[in-house]
Amino acid sequence: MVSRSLSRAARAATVAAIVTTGGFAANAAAHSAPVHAAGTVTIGVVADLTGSGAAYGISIANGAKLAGTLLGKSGGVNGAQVKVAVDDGATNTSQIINIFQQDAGTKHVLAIVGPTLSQEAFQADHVAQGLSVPVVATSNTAPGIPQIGNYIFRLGLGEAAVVPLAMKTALKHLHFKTAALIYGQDNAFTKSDGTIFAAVAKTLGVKLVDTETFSTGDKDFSTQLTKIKSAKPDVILCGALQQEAVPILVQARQLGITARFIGGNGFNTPVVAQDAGKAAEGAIEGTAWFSNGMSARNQAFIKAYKSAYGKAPDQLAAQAYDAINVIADAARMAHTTDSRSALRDALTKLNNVPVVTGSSGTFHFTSDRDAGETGTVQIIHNGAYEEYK
Ligand code: 1QQ
Repeated sequence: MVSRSLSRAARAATVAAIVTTGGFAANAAAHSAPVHAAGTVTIGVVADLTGSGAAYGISIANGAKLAGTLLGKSGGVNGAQVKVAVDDGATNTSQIINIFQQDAGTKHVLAIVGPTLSQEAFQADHVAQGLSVPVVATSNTAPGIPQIGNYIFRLGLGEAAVVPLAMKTALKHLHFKTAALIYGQDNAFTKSDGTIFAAVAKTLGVKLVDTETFSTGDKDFSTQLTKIKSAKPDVILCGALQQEAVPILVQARQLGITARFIGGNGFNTPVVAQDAGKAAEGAIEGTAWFSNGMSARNQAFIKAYKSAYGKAPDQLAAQAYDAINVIADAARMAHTTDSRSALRDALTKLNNVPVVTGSSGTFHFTSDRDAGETGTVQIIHNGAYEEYK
């Protein structure tokens, strides 16, 4: 089974990490050692700036860097400077594991934000857990991420939260009775979408008339889409990252399929609408962050992001922005710039942290270190996301 071989690989990586970092922070004695240069809180950000994850990772890096810059301008954390150290995970799990090891060792980070994909996190987070480095995941939305260990937290809303939300809202509007499901069978995130979409359809009394799978990197979906077309579903449930979601949408419309698409977090990059054009119109997805959320904090974030990068932020940027601020708040609460265990404990106790994601405007982690917030449903209309209530 894939999960067994993954955990074996992760265990091996953990051992390698402890060896290559000289056991840094990997045992109780190491916890008392300083983990950064005095006066600086260093937060490692491991994001896919290249490779197929870059559609998500570049936004993550931008959101995190902006939060670091603004924290610097507002006095840092307990008088200490905040350094956001971004590295390119390159959509390559071995590279990500290497960076996690460096972050834990020579880079002396207090915490890590990342990696970009659940597929990567299921291995890399075991390394962080083994080295007792807190991780705040923002975009690893498959079930089971915080359960990797007590140093692993998730700020983003998982598929188990956004998929039922999107499907219930879509059902209210579209009154569909049947659905076809298409999902990637070799990626932790898309596979989890497959399972969750099927379970939610069952709960809602929606009949699955066809289920199709694909693999990462596939470009031609005509076989699967032809079968879906002949099954005549009312809607199509799609567990895909943008790299495959775009050709699926485009080829479905080319085949004359008019059924609405409902996606997971993979649809929450504007790249989907940009690259699929008209074929993405009407696609529905649940999200942890809605661009038109009117809180003053959100509006200030959007303005600052636009002025820094010349374009609007997206959900991935918003979550990474929040993650840096949440870690800074925990460091403030723990009165630490150098204790990873104190930071971890503070993360579990945070309450009412002002954020830009979620509907309430404030954040806490649940008792199982997952995102304690609710999401919004959005629909792609005229190439942009609109709220779908
Ligand atoms: C995951 C995801 C993707 C959509 C990354 C942004 O949620 O891999 O878990």
